[in-house]
Amino acid sequence: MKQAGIFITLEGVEGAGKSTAVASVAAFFSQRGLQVECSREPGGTPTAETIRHILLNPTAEALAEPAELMLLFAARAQHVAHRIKPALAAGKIMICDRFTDSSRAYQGAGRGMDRALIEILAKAAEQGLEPHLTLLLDLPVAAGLARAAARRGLTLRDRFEREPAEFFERIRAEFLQLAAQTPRIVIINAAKPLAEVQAQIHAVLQAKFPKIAARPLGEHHG
Ligand code: T5A
Repeated sequence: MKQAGIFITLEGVEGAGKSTAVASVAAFFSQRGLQVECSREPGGTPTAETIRHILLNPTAEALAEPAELMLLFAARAQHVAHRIKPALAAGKIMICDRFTDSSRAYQGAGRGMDRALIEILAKAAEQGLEPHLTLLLDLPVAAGLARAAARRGLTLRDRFEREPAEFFERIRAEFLQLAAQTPRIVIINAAKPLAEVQAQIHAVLQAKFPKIAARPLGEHHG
């Protein structure tokens, strides 16, 4: 299937502000008349959302690490085939809260799982798809966890949020290392106030997509 659209992913530790940033990225494109679709992982299709529930549920049967890994990639395979690729083929801007870099960081560095196996599963699930741009929202782990806790309020921590701080330190370090090795990943300083984070994101989008940035605001091209 031809990819006419643009695929942008957001990554980072818990509470980095990815969901908030998805809205900023979406606004940049939709204000310039482009069709935008937003999604998240794990999830994004009915089957993938069912798998998400299994993955995040803290009270269900404990998940063996290989089961967690394969469920994540099963959800991703559904998401890529039934949502992301069709949206890109239709020329849309597809914005996704987390993608394969999360598996590299959480399962690879966090859980210490086999990196080669992760890349094999990634190849099978992605079917040649790669993000055009990944925004890595980076901030100290403690700050992210505090934001996530404040937003969560009295609701239960999910299965990942129950991990110790060291788990998230390994994940943050891996994300930064991936960014150093991968030109598509751009680091955003997510510890700054929201308006500053949004300005950083806008500047990256402007530099990466200058023709789109130059379009008049508010005009709709269909
Ligand atoms: N996972 C996922 C894996 O292990 N492997 C994988 O391959 C994949 C895809 C998903 C879990 O699954 C794991 C990782 C995750 O643990 P989730 O619920 O989607 O679970 O968890 P997160 O993606 O971490 O989502 P969060 O909602 O916790 O974090 P966000 O989206 O980064 O943060 P956001 O935008 O909700 O912001 C959190 C709070 O901070 C405020 C917001 O208003 C909000 O209240 N905020 C700011 N406050 C001050 N300054 C700023 N700059 C702020 N930006 C946002």
